[in-house]
Amino acid sequence: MKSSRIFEDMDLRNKPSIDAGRLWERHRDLARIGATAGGGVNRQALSPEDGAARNLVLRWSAERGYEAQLDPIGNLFVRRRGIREELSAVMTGSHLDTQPTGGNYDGVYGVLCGLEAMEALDDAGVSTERSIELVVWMNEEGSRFRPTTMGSAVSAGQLQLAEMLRVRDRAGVTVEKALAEHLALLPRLEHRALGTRGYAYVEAHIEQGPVLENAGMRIGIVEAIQGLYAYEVEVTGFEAHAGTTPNRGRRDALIAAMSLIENLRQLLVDEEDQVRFTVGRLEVLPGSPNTVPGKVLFSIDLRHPDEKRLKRMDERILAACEGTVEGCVIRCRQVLASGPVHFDQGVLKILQHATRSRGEHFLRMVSGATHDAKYVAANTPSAMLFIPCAGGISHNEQESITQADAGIGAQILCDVLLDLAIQAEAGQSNSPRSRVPAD
Ligand code: HGY
Ligand code: MN
Ligand code: MN
Repeated sequence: MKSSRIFEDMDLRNKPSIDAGRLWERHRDLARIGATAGGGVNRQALSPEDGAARNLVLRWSAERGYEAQLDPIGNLFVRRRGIREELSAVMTGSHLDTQPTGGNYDGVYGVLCGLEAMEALDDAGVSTERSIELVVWMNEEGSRFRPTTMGSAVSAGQLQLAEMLRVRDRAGVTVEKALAEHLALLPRLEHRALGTRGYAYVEAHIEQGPVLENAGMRIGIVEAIQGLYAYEVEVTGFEAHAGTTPNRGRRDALIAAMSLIENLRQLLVDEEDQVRFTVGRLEVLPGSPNTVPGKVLFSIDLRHPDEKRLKRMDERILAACEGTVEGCVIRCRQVLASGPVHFDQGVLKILQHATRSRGEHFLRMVSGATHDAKYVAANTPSAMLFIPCAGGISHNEQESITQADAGIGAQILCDVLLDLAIQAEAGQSNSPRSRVPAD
């Protein structure tokens, strides 16, 4: 193995190169697991498909001799050992679970870029002082089990393990039971305690919005993630016969829910079009055409970059979701209150330097989507890298990226992970630093 020290001032031509073809092929391999007729993928957290996707990544990792561990909430860690195991690891990662009609790149891209970067270092015969760890976070999407980014939030101590293990999917299966089933699908893995603290964390992801494409840019450097508050609302009316019950006597939970949602939409409307208010799930019970609905359950996903605004909107939502509407009783429960997060300046500078070194321009961005990096950032200096996706379309089977963009993003991630992993000063609490002067 070459000594990593010589890479400190390495000529670009001698830096390890990622294999864009291999990276692309692996996207195709993962796209087959849980493939939908519409060209996308449905890989719910802890489902058999999620297990199969993780097994494939584990197989590729084992072929390289990387070690794997699993923590109590099901986050998977794959480690490429460094020379000095006592130093904190440089981390990267993302997720393999998807939306029900998800695309082939959301999450997968970050996982495969991390693996590709580690393999590129192997291929170049490079050893690093620090270990590099790839994390496959559990239930990032939050579509089977609410809330989103569950695995990273539990790992960071911002959601409680015991409480999250009790969360049920719509079929009534708990996270705890699904995890036990998931474990049975995986090879035996070393146990890892909760709590992640690395030297740095860098996550690659597709943008999931149109900003980079519209600007004609290939790289976004993500400086912050907007805040996200999430709620479950329950509207309770009274089941009645659709043919015999006069309108005046009805307590129709769907009519009440519709009125409440429209009221919330009006309350949260903003001139700048920055508020993101979404009711993505609505369940009408008992769900029979000739029974007046007795219960409606719906979700609220509320996002904004400014925490004060979020708090004010939170008060409005809770006030509107109190008492009765159309004779029906409203109950609202907040399931997530996650403020905006700003990433680490040191890691951001390293990302900027690596991007420029590859001759690329970049946009500084605030992420509208949430990501596991948001929680990792609580204990580990973190930042993110975006590449464009066609038309900004995401959470959609049509999600699409180019092989060239995928490759340049992976190469920059590889350069950044190497830069971080050769930083080996004593005093591991030192922040990652850029060797280039500030802009
Ligand atoms: O909800 C989100 O922003 C993420 O895609 N889970
Ligand atoms: Mn994602
Ligand atoms: Mn997503």
